Amino acid sequence: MNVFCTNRPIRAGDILNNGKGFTLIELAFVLVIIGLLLGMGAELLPMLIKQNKLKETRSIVKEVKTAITGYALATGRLPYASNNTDGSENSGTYTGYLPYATLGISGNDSYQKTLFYAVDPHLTGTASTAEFKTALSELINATHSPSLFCDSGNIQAAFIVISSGKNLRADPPNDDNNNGTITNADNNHFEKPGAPETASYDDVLDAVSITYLYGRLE
Ligand SMILES: [Ca+2]
Ligand SMILES: [Ca+2]
Ligand SMILES: [Ca+2]
Repeated sequence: MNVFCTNRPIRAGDILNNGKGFTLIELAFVLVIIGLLLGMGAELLPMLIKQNKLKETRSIVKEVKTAITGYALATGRLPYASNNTDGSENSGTYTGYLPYATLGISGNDSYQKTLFYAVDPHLTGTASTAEFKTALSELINATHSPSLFCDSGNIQAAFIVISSGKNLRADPPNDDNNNGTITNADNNHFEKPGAPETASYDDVLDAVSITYLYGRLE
């Protein structure tokens, strides 16, 4: 019987019976494809969320860097670091948590961890823009030894901002004593800004060099 010559409406069964619809093998094939697509989506989504968080943290670190530069230009000094997560600077602390309350900004990365901060001690004790500029020039012409470095000593930094990144721990060479945080107990050498993520390093670091900051005061 040719189903297309009858007056009644065509039913799914007619097509299946006629061998023109989906066979079980075709259906199984379609289901496998759908399964693969769902699987890809399940893998893709966490990857996109991860990339988005990293992007957000990079921009937070950059904004914080700009805020600290603004603070220095306005007050003629850089803040001390904070020795805990309350965000208030602690006199004499040069490596520690970001003094976000002193700066009047928020201090968390997109993983909800407080950012870290390190500053060259010579730039924390000045009281005016003129004094600050003199202190910067002393570091540049080495009348006073610089004591904050990035990128294996290639960058003489005025200050550094660090997020501990996705693994929620500061990684070497930012953390030297493997306690996952950055304090005065760690040394004054840090990773290169924008260093790529590796199996053992996922920190997000940005820095302002003494020459750049001096240039901003010209
Ligand atoms: Ca990390
Ligand atoms: Ca440490
Ligand atoms: Ca270090």
